Amino acid sequence: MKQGQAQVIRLEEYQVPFYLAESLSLNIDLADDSTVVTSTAKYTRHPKQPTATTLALHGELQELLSVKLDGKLLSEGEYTVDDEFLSLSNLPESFKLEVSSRIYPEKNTSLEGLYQSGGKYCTQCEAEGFRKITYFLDRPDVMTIFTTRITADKASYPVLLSNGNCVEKGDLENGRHFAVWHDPFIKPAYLFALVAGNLEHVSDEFTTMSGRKVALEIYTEAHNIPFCGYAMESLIRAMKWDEERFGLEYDLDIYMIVAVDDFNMGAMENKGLNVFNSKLVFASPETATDIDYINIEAVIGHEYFHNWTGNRVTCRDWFQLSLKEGLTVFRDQEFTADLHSRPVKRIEDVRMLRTHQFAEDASPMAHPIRPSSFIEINNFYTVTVYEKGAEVVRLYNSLLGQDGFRKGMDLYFERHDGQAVTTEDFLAAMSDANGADLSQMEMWYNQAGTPEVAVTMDYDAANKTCTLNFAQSCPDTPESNDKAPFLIPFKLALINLAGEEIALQIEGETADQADGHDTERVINITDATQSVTFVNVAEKPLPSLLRDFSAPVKYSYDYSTEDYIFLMQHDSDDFNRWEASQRLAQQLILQMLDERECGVAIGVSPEVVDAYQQVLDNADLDPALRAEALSLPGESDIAGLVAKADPEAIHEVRKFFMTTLANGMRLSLDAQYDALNTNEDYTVDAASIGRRSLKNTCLAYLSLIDDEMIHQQCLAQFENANNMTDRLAALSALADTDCPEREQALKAFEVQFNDNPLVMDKWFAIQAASTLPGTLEQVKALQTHPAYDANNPNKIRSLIGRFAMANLVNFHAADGSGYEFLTDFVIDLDTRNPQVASRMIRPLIKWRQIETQRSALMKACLERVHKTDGISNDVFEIVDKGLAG
Ligand code: B3K
Ligand code: ZN
Repeated sequence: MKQGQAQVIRLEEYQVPFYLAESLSLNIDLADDSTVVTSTAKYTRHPKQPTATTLALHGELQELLSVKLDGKLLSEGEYTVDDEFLSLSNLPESFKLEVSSRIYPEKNTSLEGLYQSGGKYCTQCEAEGFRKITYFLDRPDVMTIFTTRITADKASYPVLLSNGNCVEKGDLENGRHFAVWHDPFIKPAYLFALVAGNLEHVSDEFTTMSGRKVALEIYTEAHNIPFCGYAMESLIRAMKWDEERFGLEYDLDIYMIVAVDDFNMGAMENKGLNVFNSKLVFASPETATDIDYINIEAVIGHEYFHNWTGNRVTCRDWFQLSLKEGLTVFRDQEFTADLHSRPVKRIEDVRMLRTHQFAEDASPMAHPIRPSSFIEINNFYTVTVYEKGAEVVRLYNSLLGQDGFRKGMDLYFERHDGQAVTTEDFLAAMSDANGADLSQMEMWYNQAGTPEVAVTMDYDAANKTCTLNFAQSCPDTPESNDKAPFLIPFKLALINLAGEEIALQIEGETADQADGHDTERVINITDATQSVTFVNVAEKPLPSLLRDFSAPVKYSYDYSTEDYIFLMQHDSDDFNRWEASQRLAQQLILQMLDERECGVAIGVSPEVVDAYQQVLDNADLDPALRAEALSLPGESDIAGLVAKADPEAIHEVRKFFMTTLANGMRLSLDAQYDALNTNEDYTVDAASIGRRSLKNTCLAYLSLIDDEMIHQQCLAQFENANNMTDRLAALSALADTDCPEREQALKAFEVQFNDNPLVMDKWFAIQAASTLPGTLEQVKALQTHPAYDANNPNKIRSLIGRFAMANLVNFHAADGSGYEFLTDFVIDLDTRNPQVASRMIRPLIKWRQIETQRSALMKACLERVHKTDGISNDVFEIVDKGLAG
């Protein structure tokens, strides 16, 4: 775009539309070099806009062919059309409008609107892609009944799908055919979908709790049909879970999923016709890892759950995105937790939030879960809106309990089914259903930044009281330098010297009142500073704080190394035992970074090695949790904790720490590895996933030891694995080791999986993440590999994204070569796919957090992008924010 043209959209400027659409009938005539779309809508003036007589329909990248108002063809002077709108004036209270235009899906590389992927047509309309298909009110508060007629060549596109139920189909002249789909539920345009192609499908059936039968179909090309079984099972589990946990039943007679290879994100919840990135559908033990299996189930669940939280009740405007996304992520997190291991799921979600969302909150892109302005809404499908949004929904669940939360959900649907609403409506339903004053929850919606809670403890031995003092604050973020206190439910326990939890009685409470609260309590922090005093505390305890990560905040407490070691062994809360292992590593790595900078020799004490070894050897602890405890904070997590981070120093120190642990724990690592390396049959259940996870964590540690025997051990696992999880874990260990086995394994993998694009994504990703020198050259070379595709988002994310986002040491090469490479890449990609380009540029906006020399090089790259002619709104917004302030 030309600079200065980007238009800022603001929440405070929201206005109800002038007209509403009662129905929309689409006629989409697909042809390889010109697709013609005719849409006929009945518009009626919005009751809140009684004087309106004008209508501006959204529309982009279309060749307008004709406009008919109540059957009369309009001449060019009777409407205006520009790059964004078709505008009409002097309109009556209600009228019928027929608009016809031509579009070119085969040339659409943005993967938004109607486009082709692998020879089939598909759509992506959220957030504002429908306007690339036809002229309409492309905004979520305009909900209507869609009827869609698709016409196409029958031999090339035998399957024609859209939302709702197929009500008619038949053959036409010239080898063409048609299908008509009718969706009986009103929906906004962003939930529209169309798919046409030569597809096969797997089918199943689900009987809902009220006894209705629903046909389930997953579509893909014939050769991928054998990989769809797990996705189908996942869908059935999701449908059942939503009935049991939330009383929510599916509403149409058919639910379809289509897998496509070229997709900008994970999946899309179009009504009755989900479109999925094929990586979140296809699975077999030989081609998918445990993480893939868990993700497939979670995303199938997520899109299914949107049918109520998103589709039946949708967003009034795009500022409300977290209303559907935060809530639906919370629902999918609970789905996974109920089906697998709850503590493991919680740990993984928190890890992800801290690594990515806390980093976003500390960057120039920091925004509240309900942003107040944007240039390009696609830029706000973020970890903040999604994952922090889910944490905020989880707060209601903690404050009101699971039953209270359910009452709130029931009221939300009772009030708002079929409506487009706001986060305030959600808050009101939660509070009204429970008679609770939740007004302070509002701060979570309109303030960005990660709140920080400083905790101190005063123990009074004479009076046997223990007081915890909390002081909350929140760093400045672009939207505000003056934050009001948040409502922070802070779950805690006190642990005595014997490692037991102490009964918690708050001063002033009777023993009876305290009884019900047992040894773990939630203190609702509402003020900037606040204290709570517990009585009858016989000895000075050690606090176990923010259990289960009860709020999305950071906290500080003056724990010593010994305290952490004690908590690693004695905290009865699975989550906080893991937390102690992470905080200990973090504290020691930060200390060593300081020591290194002062030229002091660094080292790790035997007590620390022993603490991790005890976790490793603890047979009473779930192997999955042992693996989590041994998976230490990553380099970018550490970088987020220091001012002016030096990526090279962080890489060295963290590696030193882990290598010291590996050498110190070697006997146990070997013993655990051997005990777990049984080549058991592959199954996807929490217990076997946990065993593989611990085994592969052991292998990852062992591979840090420079020993030819271990290279051979990795190669043996690589060659003998009966599943992708083990094979990839071995390959990943080798990819970071300079040894002949590395090349041997990479080559063998390439030969074996060359014809499987999803597996080749893993091969690209592993090489892009290698911390060995020369990785940038390798990434450049891989861009010419026959399996690489410069237009496929999965390939881009695997190769370029992984290099820029998960390879701190190589991306941040001191000469700036990583930055220059990414900059060139993004400028080029932006001409074809702005949405993905604007994701790829984000590592550079963290320039202020990096040491001075590199920081200047990063900033110069951002300036180069900023100056580039014709850069998209998407990239412009990120770069502009990245440079501002
Ligand atoms: N709602 C979609 C995301 C759409 C992204 C548009 N840029 C998938 C999901 O969250 O379920
Ligand atoms: Zn979603």
